[in-house]
Amino acid sequence: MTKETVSDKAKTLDFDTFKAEVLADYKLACISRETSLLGRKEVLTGKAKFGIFGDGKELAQIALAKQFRNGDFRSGYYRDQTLMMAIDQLNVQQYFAGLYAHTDEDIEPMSAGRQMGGHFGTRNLDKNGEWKNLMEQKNSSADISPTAGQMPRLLGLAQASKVYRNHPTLKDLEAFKKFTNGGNEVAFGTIGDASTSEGPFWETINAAGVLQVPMVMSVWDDGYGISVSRDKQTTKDSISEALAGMQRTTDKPGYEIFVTKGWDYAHLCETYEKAVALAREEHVPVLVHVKEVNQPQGHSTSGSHERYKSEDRLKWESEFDCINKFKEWIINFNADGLTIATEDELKAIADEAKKYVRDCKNAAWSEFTTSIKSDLQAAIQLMKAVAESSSNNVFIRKEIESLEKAMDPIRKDILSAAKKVLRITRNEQSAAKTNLANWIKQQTAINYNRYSSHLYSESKFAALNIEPVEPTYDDNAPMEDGRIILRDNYDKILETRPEVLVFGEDAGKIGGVNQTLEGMQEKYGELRVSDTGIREITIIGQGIGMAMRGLRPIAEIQYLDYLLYAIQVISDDLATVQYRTKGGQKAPLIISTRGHRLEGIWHSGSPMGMIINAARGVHVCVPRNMTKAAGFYNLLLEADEPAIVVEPLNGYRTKEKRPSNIGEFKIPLGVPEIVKEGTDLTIVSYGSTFNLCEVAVKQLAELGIQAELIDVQTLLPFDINHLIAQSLEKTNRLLIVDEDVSSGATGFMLDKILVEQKGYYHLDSAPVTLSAKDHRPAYSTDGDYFSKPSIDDIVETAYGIMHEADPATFPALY
Ligand SMILES: Cc1ncc(C[n+]2csc(CCOP(=O)(O)OP(=O)(O)O)c2C)c(N)n1
Ligand SMILES: [Mg+2]
Repeated sequence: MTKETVSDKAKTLDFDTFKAEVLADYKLACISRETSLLGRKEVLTGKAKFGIFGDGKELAQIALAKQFRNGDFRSGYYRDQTLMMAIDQLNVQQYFAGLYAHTDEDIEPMSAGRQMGGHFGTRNLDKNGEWKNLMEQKNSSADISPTAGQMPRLLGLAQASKVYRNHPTLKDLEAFKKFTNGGNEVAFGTIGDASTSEGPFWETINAAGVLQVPMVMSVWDDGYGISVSRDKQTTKDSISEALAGMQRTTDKPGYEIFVTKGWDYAHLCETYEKAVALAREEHVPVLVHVKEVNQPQGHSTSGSHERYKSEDRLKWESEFDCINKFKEWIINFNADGLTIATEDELKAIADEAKKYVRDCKNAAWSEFTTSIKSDLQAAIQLMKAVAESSSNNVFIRKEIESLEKAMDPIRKDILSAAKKVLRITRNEQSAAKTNLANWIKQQTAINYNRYSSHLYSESKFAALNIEPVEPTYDDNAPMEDGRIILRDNYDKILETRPEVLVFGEDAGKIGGVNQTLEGMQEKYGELRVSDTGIREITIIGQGIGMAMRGLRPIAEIQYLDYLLYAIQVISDDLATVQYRTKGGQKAPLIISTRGHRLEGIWHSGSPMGMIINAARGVHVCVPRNMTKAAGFYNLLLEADEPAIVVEPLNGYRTKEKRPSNIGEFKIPLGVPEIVKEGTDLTIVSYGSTFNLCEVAVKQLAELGIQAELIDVQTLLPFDINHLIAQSLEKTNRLLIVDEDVSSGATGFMLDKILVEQKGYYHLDSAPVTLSAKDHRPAYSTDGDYFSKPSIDDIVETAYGIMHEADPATFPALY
């Protein structure tokens, strides 16, 4: 809106409506600013732990929000409180509830107190973990703290609109109307100027330009990333100049790039109106570079900006404060005698905003402290009762007194005091003490829900709730290459589930480097089976975003070794979606990859320990053949959780018996398979080394050793029924084999079996782990033989265990 268009609008529409809208915007800007000012005080006085606020960035967000419609999605960062308020997905009381870490999701819907203040998100699932109608609300994917971490998923949120618009059947299916209206939804990204230095930003920007998706990317450019100025971050000191080559032309698609200023209300409104219409209607990605934004309170509550901003800069920041500028604009507005407000009227609005925010803050604090007070009173009563009959009365009284005197005690203080009383009275028995102990146990369960629930899905679609289905075989079932079984399984999946999309490097035209998707693109089209650029981070991001909008993506990472590029987005984003929202969001993405064993340093890696430790919250399946892999895909597609399936890279040309129920059999997670029974020792393995163990076990039999061979099948979850400990009860000896580094996934399995399953209890021999060498695997067959566990290694290690136990029967080999 230039002044002219504003006055045109004022004349042709209803000036009073226009005026009311401007004043509502002014009021919201004041409310958001007051929230920032008061929020900082709450942290500095110790009522909240950390604060990072959206002051200085209010106006641009208000302009953006005018274009945000139901069904649209945001993927942004910690400065966006005004945007969240403007799209009606956050109120001031909720903001403060978040700052105090209120653990009730009805009161703090963003993360139920799990994320630090300023990490936004909407509740997109109902209490049962099922999708709400996302077309009836404005949506925000849940923020994460790593700078530019919001970018990869933004790509998928935007790509989902493109899929919905161009898919032959989905948009007409009733079940998908809660996610789309013809693919007209826009994905809004926000990022700070400095965070554009990060790799995921560039990867996402490039991919969105290639894919031509409806993404509106706003850069809030305040010139700094904490203390480091923009000239040290960005080529040409300007993100729009640096990205100028992305600008679309008449003959080449690309980006539309807009530049505006964070204090210029009219120009901001006009810019977003154009930018969003373009993205929505034509599916063109748009960059809005919002320059001249500022940050009046500095970066966060961790320090003050006077340390790194010059006096001139500080002076400019206060002159060009967007609310001051907005105020000037309103006061000076005059369209043929029509005016909006006087300075006094604006002051009244600002005063009212101040009072409103204070009231909301007080209400949030009172709600927060009340939720703890009942626990405090209960604990004190119980401790007093213990004191009455205790010979340690004096010491207990001291604990009670310090709790009573504490200013706003938190749960930690209360439980800590109660536990101390239990320790003080460890030699006493009384009904009161039993009551206290029971209360502590009860609180532990309640706090588990507050602080530790939803690492995995808790809905009826959790992977562990899905009924498995055995593969069935005809009498004359043919033997086929493993890759054919996978391919035919994909065919069934794609035929029966229109919401499934498979994409990755070489996944489309040639059907995957191992031909597991052979012919699938031809049959199901480029939208559903597609090639992507070489960009592992955004392949995963694309999957996360699409999964958040009701699609069922299967993201292909060509080799397990290259999953490392994406481990950050898997660990920080995918693995935490359910946890960080306390069940408010989900992203049931399936990652398909292959590895363990091929050739050379970067095609033979098996860093399973790293993956399972980085990705708690994601299931990790390690099938030993392609029938098992297919069974995992089939089960996971019924479930609502993310998972990684690592196909054994050297198994595509190995013959497997063809099941007659391809596309239907489902392999359960967390259930190992005893593939061969034995009595002398238990050998536990998975993936490619499992297949070596199978050969080794035959050779051991020739040496008079009957090994029980167990395939764990999934590392996360791990043997939920403790089948391995039961095996140890029989064999009393344990050998764990894999091809990760030492103490990697073998260390994990050892801990699970010996500690969690109490397997140590059944052992007569020292447990042994056999893994690869700690260096990367050397090239060629000899390189493999001397780097990874071989059949000889497995046989000799197992034999060594038996030799130690019975040297007469099993004499030393060397
Ligand atoms: C990967 C990562 N590195 C470092 C940080 C610490 N950090 C938090 S915010 C920030 C600066 C971001 O600046 P900018 O993107 O310009 O956003 P602004 O805060 O200025 O709005 C840094 C370095 C982080 N959160 N994540
Ligand atoms: Mg910045």
